[in-house]
Amino acid sequence: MKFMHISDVHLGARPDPGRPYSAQRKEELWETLRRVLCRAKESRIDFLFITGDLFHRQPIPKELGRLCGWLEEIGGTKVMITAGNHDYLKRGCGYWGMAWPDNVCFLDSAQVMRRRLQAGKTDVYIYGNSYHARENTDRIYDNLVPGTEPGIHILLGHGGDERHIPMDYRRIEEAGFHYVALGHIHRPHIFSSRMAYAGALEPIDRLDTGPHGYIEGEIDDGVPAGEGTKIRFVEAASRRYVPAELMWTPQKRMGQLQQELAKKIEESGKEHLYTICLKGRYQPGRRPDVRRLLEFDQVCAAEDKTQADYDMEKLYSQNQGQLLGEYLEAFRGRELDEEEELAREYGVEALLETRGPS
Ligand SMILES: [Mn+2]
Repeated sequence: MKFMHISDVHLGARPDPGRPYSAQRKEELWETLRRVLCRAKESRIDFLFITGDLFHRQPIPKELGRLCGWLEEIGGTKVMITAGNHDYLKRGCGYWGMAWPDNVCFLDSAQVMRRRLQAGKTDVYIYGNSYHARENTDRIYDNLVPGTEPGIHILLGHGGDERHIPMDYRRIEEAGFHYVALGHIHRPHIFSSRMAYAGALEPIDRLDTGPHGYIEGEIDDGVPAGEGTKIRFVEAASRRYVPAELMWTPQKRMGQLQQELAKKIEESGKEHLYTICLKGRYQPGRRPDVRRLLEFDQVCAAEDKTQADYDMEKLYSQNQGQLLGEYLEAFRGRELDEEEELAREYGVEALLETRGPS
């Protein structure tokens, strides 16, 4: 039995609002899903598991119509869907009373339900549930065990943090399912051949760094549960979020920094999206303006972590008995954490400014 497992597609989301690529990103979420569906058809995949948060919020009829048109085209693949905490089954939302294509099965119960389907002559039992509220703190998977019927038993789960179905991963992994397909955590994670988070199909925000895609697997039901399962992660997202560090020095000019960034983007991939962290030291009063880095379309955010190149000891000794000296006194003689160091700098800068040019 061949399967694909995708999760957290977040259709309808519009990542990084305000950035020039944002509208295109929204469409890319759909395009990548389309590619995955084509792949399922070409590879004659028996089952496609979608483990929650297929939509970013409750879908509207137009979105469901578009999705169903595509799902119908892969009639040879059985598609199993659950709703996650983002697209939970709110009363009256588009999911209610939805007429899905024949090859689609929506596991709509809040409690874990089971469906028996077929892959060739093999019975395949799918266990799963949907969210009916934004949160669910019940540990509904921890004590779950598959039935004893011959065939393949698969659990579809969504959650894994304190407010979204907390999980005892070891127990669930060893409960006896042939495969446990998990969703909610956006970073893909393979526990073993019999349990994995597929991760978000496309990264949704800049914290979703690294590769994104889906899990592809094959289960041989002739051997005990777990032993006959093979899985692998396949990168499928059109872009990655890449954290990048740049260095500022008192001698540097903004033009130079922008050239360095252009080179970095060229080397690491123009299709990717960059979160810039600017470090280093600047000459007092000449703090670099990191917003200039947002002139690059591929930059999703730029953070300024530069520090003023003050000689704090000299400033202190020159200003003892004055407001600035007293201010610096409060920070002396101990290790400062990052926040305190920043506070000290902002304070010094403000106090120097009120004094006017020296
Ligand atoms: Mn979720």
